[in-house]
Amino acid sequence: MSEPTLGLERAGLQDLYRSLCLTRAAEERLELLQKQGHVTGGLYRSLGQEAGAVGAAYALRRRADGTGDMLCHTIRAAGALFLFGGELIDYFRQYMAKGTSPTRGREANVHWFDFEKGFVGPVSPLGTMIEIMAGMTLSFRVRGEDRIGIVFYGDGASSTGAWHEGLNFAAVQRCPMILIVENNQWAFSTPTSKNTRVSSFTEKGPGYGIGAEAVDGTDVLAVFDAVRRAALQVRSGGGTHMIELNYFRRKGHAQHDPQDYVDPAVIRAWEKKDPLDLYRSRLLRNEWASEDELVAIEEETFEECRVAAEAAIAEPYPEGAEAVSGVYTDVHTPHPWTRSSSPDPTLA
Ligand SMILES: Cc1ncc(C[n+]2csc(CCOP(=O)(O)OP(=O)(O)O)c2C)c(N)n1
Ligand SMILES: [Mg+2]
Repeated sequence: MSEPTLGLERAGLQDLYRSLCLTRAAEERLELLQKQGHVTGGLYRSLGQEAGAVGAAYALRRRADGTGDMLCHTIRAAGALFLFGGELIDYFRQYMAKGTSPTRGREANVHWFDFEKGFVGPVSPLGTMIEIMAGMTLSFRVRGEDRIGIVFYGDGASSTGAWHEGLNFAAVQRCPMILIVENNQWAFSTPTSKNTRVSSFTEKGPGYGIGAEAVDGTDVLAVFDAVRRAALQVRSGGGTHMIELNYFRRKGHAQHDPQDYVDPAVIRAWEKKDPLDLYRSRLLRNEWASEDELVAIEEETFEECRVAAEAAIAEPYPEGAEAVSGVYTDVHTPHPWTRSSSPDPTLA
């Protein structure tokens, strides 16, 4: 007998697989580009975590006209970014710091936003996006807009002051916000056990007076189900909610980190819980997709990434003369009282 499909049709079930494949293919393409010298800055993989970002984003209202739900992703939630309408080519342009990228080469990787599509890119100081998302979702509540926000953060980010302050504020204000804790068991080279005394982040929920649920982050349908239920609750005035995704960071923090502080046997064990492999066999077992359909999805997503990356490679870098415009305060802005003269943007 077939497993429950959570109300998803065959097309939806296959859509999830497409998103998983797209995320992995995009990151694998990036690795190639990096070896060829095209990538500017670090390269961060979400290997083993793809189902968390995809399952969660798929459960939200994604629109392109500024009336949908709002996402704040992390570097390891590219799958959510794509589902919210982030274009593949822009993803590659960003990683290559092209002048044609959404930030015109000013910022790297997933640090870009599109308010119409509903995503606001992460800022680097960990924890602070909770404060920002709390503010945005508070405005939804105050204006009576039928929208919610989702903010991703790793386990390590939970040790920052901003995380606590932002979450407390959101809880008190009953902000329509879902906090996703990407518990991949490492924050750079620090294990989660050195970040927190609790064994699950859900134990923190009651301390803020909010609901919290832990879910297997390698199971795309389980994540979809948990976030869909949370979204229903949050949307109907239930206040802020936390969902912890449990999985493992199977690569180093970034490509420059050989991850030699992790026991290789543990990494090998997690390879058996690969979210794409698991979902693929489930699709076949339940006859939600045929082998041919799955191969077609795999080939199409591989090709989409190849084409988008090739196109981005051919595009120009920012012109040197204007490369720092819009980065620093320009000369028309009254200079702060601490400065005795206007800053020269070309000297920074
Ligand atoms: C406030 C702050 N401290 C330190 C850093 C540097 N930093 C960037 S990512 C990172 C590790 C984050 O770990 P985690 O939140 O678990 O996310 P993961 O990388 O595992 O996805 C650190 C320490 C930062 N960006 N901001
Ligand atoms: Mg982590």
